[in-house]
Amino acid sequence: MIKSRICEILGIKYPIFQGGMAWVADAELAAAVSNAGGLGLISAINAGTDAVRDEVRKCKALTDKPFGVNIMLQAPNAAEIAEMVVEEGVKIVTTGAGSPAKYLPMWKENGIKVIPVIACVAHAVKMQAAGVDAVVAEGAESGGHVGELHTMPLIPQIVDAVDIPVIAAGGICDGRGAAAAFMLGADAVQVGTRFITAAECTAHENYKDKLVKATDISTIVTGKTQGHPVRSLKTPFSRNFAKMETDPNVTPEEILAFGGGALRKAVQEGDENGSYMAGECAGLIKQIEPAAAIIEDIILGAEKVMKERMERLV
Ligand code: TUI
Repeated sequence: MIKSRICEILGIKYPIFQGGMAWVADAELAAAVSNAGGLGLISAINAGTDAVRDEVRKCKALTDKPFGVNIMLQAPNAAEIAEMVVEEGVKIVTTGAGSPAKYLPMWKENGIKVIPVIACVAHAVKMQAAGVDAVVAEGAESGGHVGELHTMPLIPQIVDAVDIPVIAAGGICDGRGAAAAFMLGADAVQVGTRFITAAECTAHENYKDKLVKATDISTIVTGKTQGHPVRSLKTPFSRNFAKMETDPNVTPEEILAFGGGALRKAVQEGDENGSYMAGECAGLIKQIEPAAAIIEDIILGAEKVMKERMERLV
C-alpha cells in the first residue's frame, strides 16, 4: 500500500488530501474522507466564524481520525478563524490565497501542523523558511482560483526547491494522475473536484450531475482581466462572464456584481446562474460513489498503474 512521510507527520493512513472547497467541504465530507483514511478538510471560506466552529465540532463527533481546516486568507474573518482553530484544538490547517506567516507563531505554539497552498517556487521557499510543515503545490488544472503554472512542471520544480513534503494538487482525479504526481516527487496528492461527487458531499445534485456528464473541454477560466482567474464548468453563467470581461462597455463593478454569490448559488441551489468551480479532470469522473470508494480507487489505482507500466516500459 502506498505510504509516505506525510502519513507519519499527520497520522493518516493514505497520502491523499481532500481539497478545502468553498461551500462544498463541510464536516460531513471531511469526516467521510478522514474515516476512509485520507485527510478530510473543512472549508472556512463560506461561513461566519461560529458556523465554521460548529462544523469543526460536528466533524469531531463524526470521526476520531485527523482532519483539518482550510482557511482562505483573503476572507474578511480569516484572523477570527485563525484563533478559532486554536480554541477548538484543530490539529491541521491548510491555507490558500496568501501567506499565513503572521499566524504561524500562534499555530506552532499550539502544535498545529500548517500546510499552505502555493502555486510557485518562490512562495514554497518562503513558506519553508517561515517554518511550515509541508506545502500543497497547486497547478492551474485545478478548479476555483488558479495560478499560472501547471501541475506537470510545477511539482518537480517545487520538489527540487524545498525539503519539506510536497502535496500535489490540480488535475488529479484517479490512480493514473496520483501515480504521475508521486513520480514527480510528491509525497501526497490533493483531490478536489472528484470529492464533490462523493455520496457524502452535500453539494446540490445538479452540481454532481454536471460533473459526471463533463467532458475534457467542459471547463473555462474566467476572471483573468480582474486578476482573479477562476476555473469553473462552462455554463450560461461562465460564458456570459467571459463575454462581459472582454466587453469594453462593461465596468469592473458590473462584473463583480454579476459574479457575487455565484458559487453559493451553484453548490446550494444547483442554479444555472451559478459558478460551478471544477478542475480540468472533471471529464474523468464517471459516477457518484462513497468517499471511501474514491480513495480506494485512487490509491489502489496508483499502485496498480505504477507496477503495470513499469513492467511494460522497463
Ligand atoms: O485558494 C485557492 N483556490 C480557491 S479560493 C476560492 S474562493 C473564491 N470564491 C469566489 C471567487 C474566487 C475565489 C476558490 N478557489 N487555492 C489555493 C491557492 N493559493 N492557489 C494559489 C494560492 C496562493 C496565491 C498567492 C498562495 C499564496 C499566495 O501568496 C503568498 C504570499 O506570499 O503572499
